[in-house]
Amino acid sequence: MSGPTLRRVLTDAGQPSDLIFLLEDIASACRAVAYEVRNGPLKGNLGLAGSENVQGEDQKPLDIIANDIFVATCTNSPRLAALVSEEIEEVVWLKEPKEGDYLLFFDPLDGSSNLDTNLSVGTIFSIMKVAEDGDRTVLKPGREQVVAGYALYGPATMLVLAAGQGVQGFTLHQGSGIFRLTQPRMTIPEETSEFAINASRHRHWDAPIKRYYDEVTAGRDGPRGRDFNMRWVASMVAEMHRILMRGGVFLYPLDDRNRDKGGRLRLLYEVAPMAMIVEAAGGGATTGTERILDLVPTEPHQRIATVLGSKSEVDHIAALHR
Ligand code: AFP
Repeated sequence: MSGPTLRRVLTDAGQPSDLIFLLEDIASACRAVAYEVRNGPLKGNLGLAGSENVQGEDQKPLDIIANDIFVATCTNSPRLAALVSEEIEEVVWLKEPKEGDYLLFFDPLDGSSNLDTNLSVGTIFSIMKVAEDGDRTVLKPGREQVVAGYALYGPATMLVLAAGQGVQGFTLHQGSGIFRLTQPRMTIPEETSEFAINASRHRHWDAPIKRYYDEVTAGRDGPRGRDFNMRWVASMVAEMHRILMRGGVFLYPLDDRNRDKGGRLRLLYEVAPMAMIVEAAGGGATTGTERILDLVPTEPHQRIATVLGSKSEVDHIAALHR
């Protein structure tokens, strides 16, 4: 077995014990979700649950199971004041908020439409702090995040954290159930020739995104002077992990079908945590016109246009919007 444990790394970084407790609870929840995902087919947990979530989307049994695991595992964390989950409409207050308490925002199972086809899915989470006693504000800009992270349930179960020490990757040792450090400092290459977008929505995009897509698909004969590659897993955590490991740019822009909802991806518990991780790894994170981490959410489930990844490519896409 390699690398120091999650607890050792957090302790050596001088993280406060209450935050270590919460992060270990989150790691335990991810370990339990990984188990349920691996055994889903054996427990009849594929297909649809027959219910809808607050977004009006069909829930999968594992969406509900993952959410229940997170609520049950994290609720008793000593300084956790509130939960905001993709699967729960209202903010769940666990105690009277005190200054320095934590707020946990999470998408318990992202990419769950890939479960039946046994593709990688993940959990995305974000931790912020209560500003002062009695303050029930959860609509905070992403730059106020204390920790952002995700779990990736792939061939390996990984936990990736941005907690003030750059971006660190941990891998779950299946036998012992311990997360061990395997990527001490993840950084995103400044340049890339790989983009990720659901190209079937091309006709619904705004002009700057259409122009970007036309440039990169024109390849070496076009304005970029080089060929590009495309990937689309339809599982944001898997896309973002690939981008952290080898560079790339991920786009989920506004289009004619999602415009009235504000976009596809949710700001507080999907895009803002990924934006913190990407910026901590040296990448860029924008809506196309605004820095993601500066946005003040208008409601807990607000959606947002999203461009994340290699800094120079993200800057280029932002320039096309000006
Ligand atoms: P699901 O959780 O409903 O599978 O959605 C996954 C997701 O939010 C994100 O993880 C993907 O990048 C994106 O949606 C895929 O969207 P398309 O299905 O439109 O490609």
